[in-house]
Amino acid sequence: MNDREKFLFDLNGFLVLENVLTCDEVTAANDAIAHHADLITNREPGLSQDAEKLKGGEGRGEFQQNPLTFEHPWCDPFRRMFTHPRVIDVFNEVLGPGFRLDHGPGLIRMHHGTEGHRLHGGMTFDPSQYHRFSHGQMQAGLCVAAWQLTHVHHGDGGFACIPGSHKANYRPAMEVLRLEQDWGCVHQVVAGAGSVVFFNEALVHGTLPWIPKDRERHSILFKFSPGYLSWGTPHLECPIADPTPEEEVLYQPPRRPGRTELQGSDA
Ligand SMILES: O=C(O)CCC(=O)C(=O)O
Repeated sequence: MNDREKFLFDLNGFLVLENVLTCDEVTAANDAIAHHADLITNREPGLSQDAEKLKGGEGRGEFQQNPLTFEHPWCDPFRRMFTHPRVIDVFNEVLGPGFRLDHGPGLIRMHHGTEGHRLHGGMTFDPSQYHRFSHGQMQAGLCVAAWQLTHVHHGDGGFACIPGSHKANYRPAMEVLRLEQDWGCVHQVVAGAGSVVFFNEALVHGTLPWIPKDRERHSILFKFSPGYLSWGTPHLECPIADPTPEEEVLYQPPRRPGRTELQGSDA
């Protein structure tokens, strides 16, 4: 992580790294999603909590199987994302060496008219998702690497947040979280296909309804915790049939880190 990336992640609670995947890698991932369309189920609508500006005709689509366990070659694009040097680099800095996959990867598929997700996160101290700065170092709980497989332009919808809210001291009104009042602080994040949006779950964030009619939103979310912490139910074992040593390290249950860590990269 360079100085600019550290500054922006600490300041805003999220960071967009563009062009991490090549066009071919984006195409391969979208092809793998299309090939497994039968494994995608729409959630029951409800994440919008009936907020007028977030409501939609259907719930978002999600994979019913972990894409890391697809047969080759369909798992390959997701396994490349899982242990990508940029992800390892960012989370070695933000979560510390020994960080682990907490849950995911999950797909968010949205069509025109898919409902949004009311803004959530932050606002009270939650020991599993937090941000602090101590000893010259950012420290965080649950954080996300959200791979963008579709271009997201200004006005398209999708991921939105209140920048800096991971360290805010006051709660925004519920009307702000439901987009019923505009306090000028909610920001829709623009990101190209092939980019990664890193964010801290302590950030106030959510999803705006997807507007484009010409393309589906595809985002793959991996959620990581510091090595000593679990937000979800810890994994008992790595579900990948032929895991690499790096994948096995990321699938370790919570423990005091120190012995099995992944090296970062300057990529
Ligand atoms: O990417 C999005 O639409 C938001 C996802 C989200 O709210 C979450 O993962 O907690």
